[in-house]
Amino acid sequence: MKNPPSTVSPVIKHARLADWIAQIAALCRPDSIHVCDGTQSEYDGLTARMVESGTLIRLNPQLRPNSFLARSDASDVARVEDRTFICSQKPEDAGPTNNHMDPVAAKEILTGLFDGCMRGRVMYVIPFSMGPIGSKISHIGVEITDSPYVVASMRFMTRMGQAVLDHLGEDGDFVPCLHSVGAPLEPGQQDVAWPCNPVKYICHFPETREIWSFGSGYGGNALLGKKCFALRIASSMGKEEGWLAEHMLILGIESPQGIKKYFACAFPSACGKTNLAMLVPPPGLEDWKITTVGDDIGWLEPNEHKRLLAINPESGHFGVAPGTSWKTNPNAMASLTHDCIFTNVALTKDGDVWWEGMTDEPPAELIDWQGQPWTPGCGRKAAHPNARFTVAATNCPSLDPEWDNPEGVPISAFVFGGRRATTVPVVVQAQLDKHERGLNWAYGIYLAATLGSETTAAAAGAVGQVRRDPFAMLPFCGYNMCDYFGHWLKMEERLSALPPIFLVNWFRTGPDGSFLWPGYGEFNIRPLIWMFERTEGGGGGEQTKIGYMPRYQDLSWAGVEWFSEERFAAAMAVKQEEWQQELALQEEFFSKLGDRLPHVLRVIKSGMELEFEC
Ligand code: TSX
Ligand code: MN
Repeated sequence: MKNPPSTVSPVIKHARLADWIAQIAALCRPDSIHVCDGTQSEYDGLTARMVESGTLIRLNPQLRPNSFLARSDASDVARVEDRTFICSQKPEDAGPTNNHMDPVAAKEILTGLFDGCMRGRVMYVIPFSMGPIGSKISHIGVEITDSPYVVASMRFMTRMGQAVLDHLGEDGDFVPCLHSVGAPLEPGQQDVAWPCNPVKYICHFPETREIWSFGSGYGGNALLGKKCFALRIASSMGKEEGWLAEHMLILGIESPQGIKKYFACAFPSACGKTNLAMLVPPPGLEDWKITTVGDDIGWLEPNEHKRLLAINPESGHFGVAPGTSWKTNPNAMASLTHDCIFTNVALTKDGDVWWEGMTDEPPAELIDWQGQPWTPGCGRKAAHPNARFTVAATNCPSLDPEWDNPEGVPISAFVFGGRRATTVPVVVQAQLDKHERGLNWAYGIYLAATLGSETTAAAAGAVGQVRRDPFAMLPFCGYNMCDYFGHWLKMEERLSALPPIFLVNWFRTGPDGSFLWPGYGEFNIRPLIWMFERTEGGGGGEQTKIGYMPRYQDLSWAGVEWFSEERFAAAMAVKQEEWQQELALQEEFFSKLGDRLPHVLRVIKSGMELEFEC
């Protein structure tokens, strides 16, 4: 094995890290190595070089200061779930919901692919912290990548650079995260704007806590701190160590009396998580305040007093642009006014960005996400439906003052939600009157475990089919889903007070297919306020077969008095036939999960079947 190039040795005082860098350099054979310090000048240099090479387009500095547009290869626009693998020794430990590969076999394939894969490129070493540097809840990773786009993005999404190396010291723990776009350059070969490889592997080794990602430069495939580390590897770490890594936004909610609480909320994709995290209270309720701790991932850990504290391991937002507007999410729009990287959105004539849903009327002409001329009638989308913004959390006006607190914030409630046209009411608390503490916790876990979302035109599969997405973690759990439910059940012993669990659904439709619940900030604040009151022992309501639900008079209708009791009743209805069908669908899902499913979830389901006379 070759010695590490001399540029590395003065910077890296950590022997294991220096060894790993040398080993990867010997395998991937880059032209040079750059250890990232995380400074603004480093970022400015990288982005300037990417503008020269055509990877980035600088946007009009008058309209979008310090902002860029990247256009990906048309084949590299989203996470690749069918190329994502959990490489545990035993297939059962990856479980029935993950793709499994034998770790030795995976390493053999990957070593072949990585052999010489960085020729003609710079190998970047990115030391990063998920969570505030030095927090007891945080963990450190080091990503090696040959993509400068990944380096620039990681600077927004994680705490990155010299401060992390300093904290690592000479023998601190880190998760090695190896990434390549898989496109070596022969001497003299002209690079393309978005190098990638048709062969893709996103491999996780939970037992040795490593990530190897090959072939894609996009988002969750390439920014390895996010889904790969902060969800898949971290969920497995949390199982071993007694904490939780969850696909949850964290929001602060402060009452007019100045009482502040934090909710952790899990939703599958296409449910508007970022919109909820940045909710603006409407006229009539502007004395309530909503603040943003995070919009995608939460790490939650009981402290020495058995209180559940949470951090957002990320430091930026990597959000879906289409549908984001000054109406649907003014805080996101304000975040995007400067220092932002856009990927696969459309470019306007004056050097600004546009995407579907940004304005009521599209501009008369655009350059689409693939660089082609676009006009409103042309029949194509101007932005890719999965087009993204990457921006620092600190750009967001609703940023919570405690977002960076290394202690974390105390969690007072869990909220789970899916996209359901029928069956699931706007809001229900997982509380059954015949149950006591432990059983209500288990019932909440049952509701989260059976969480489902109906497929929309944007997603794969037949429209209107319920896709089960337990805890919104289906693509992100790094181990057996049944053991994951078991881990959640066991959290009961580790907590003095159990946060109440709520199920919500913003997407119930009427007989004509129109939305019964108008949703967004103007309406969703009302169940949030009710949940806040429930955490204080207040909040009126009634017991139903599926839990405790507010009646019309238990929610505030300030500013929307036109919203009728009849329409509310329709959005809240718990219908016998619908739940009978629901329980039959849940049975299909449970049988796919197999016999590691915790017994109590089956017992709860049997109880539901009795209630609904199945
Ligand atoms: O983000 C959404 N939220 C959460 C907001 C805090 N969306 C967008 C989902 C796709 C990402 C929603 N869409 C929500 C919602 O609560 N609700 C709906 C459904 C809906 C769409 C349009 C209307 C109403 C509801 N329009 C009118 O009523 C005029
Ligand atoms: Mn997500």
